[in-house]
Amino acid sequence: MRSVITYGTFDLFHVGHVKLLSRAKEFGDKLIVGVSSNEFNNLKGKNSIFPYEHRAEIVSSLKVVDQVIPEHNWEQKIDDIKRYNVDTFVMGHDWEGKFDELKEFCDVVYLPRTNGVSTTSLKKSLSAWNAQMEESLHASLDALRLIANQLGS
Ligand code: C2G
Repeated sequence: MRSVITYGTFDLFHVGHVKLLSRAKEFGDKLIVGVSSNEFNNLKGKNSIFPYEHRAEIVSSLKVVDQVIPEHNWEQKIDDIKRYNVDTFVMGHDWEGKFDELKEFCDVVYLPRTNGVSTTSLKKSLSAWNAQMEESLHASLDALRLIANQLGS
């Protein structure tokens, strides 16, 4: 039984997350996923849309995921690797080289990210969409006021 571990925020879950977790599972029989707590996200300067409970439930609902644990800090990885007898640690290549110190305890693999999708870009599209909606709402309200004034005069 080979165990694999990976970590992430997994906010606004998307196909990039799905592919990363599916590929991570190919390195073993059991996939453990550390999902960042809300407090740890703040520490990482990330403000997730979905709270930890939702993100953890979404990740644990995937058939490739065998166990979800909370990620509270940067330092817990070595303890997790020992506690869960991890053989392979996997991350997307945006973290390339950042966790090489873990090579002392297990295999460390950085996988190519999925291009064209990210939580950050999703958030940007949503706020642009929101701004557009607000703009057209104001335009409609102005038009209605004009009509009301003309009817009133
Ligand atoms: N990912 C990917 N392709 C994308 C987006 C993300 O392969 N288009 C991968 C990332 O490389 C990462 C995982 O999906 O391995 C989760 O990404 P995030 O939720 O952005 O995780 P992050 O906030 O970077 O947290 O201790 C490590 C941190 O918890 C990592």
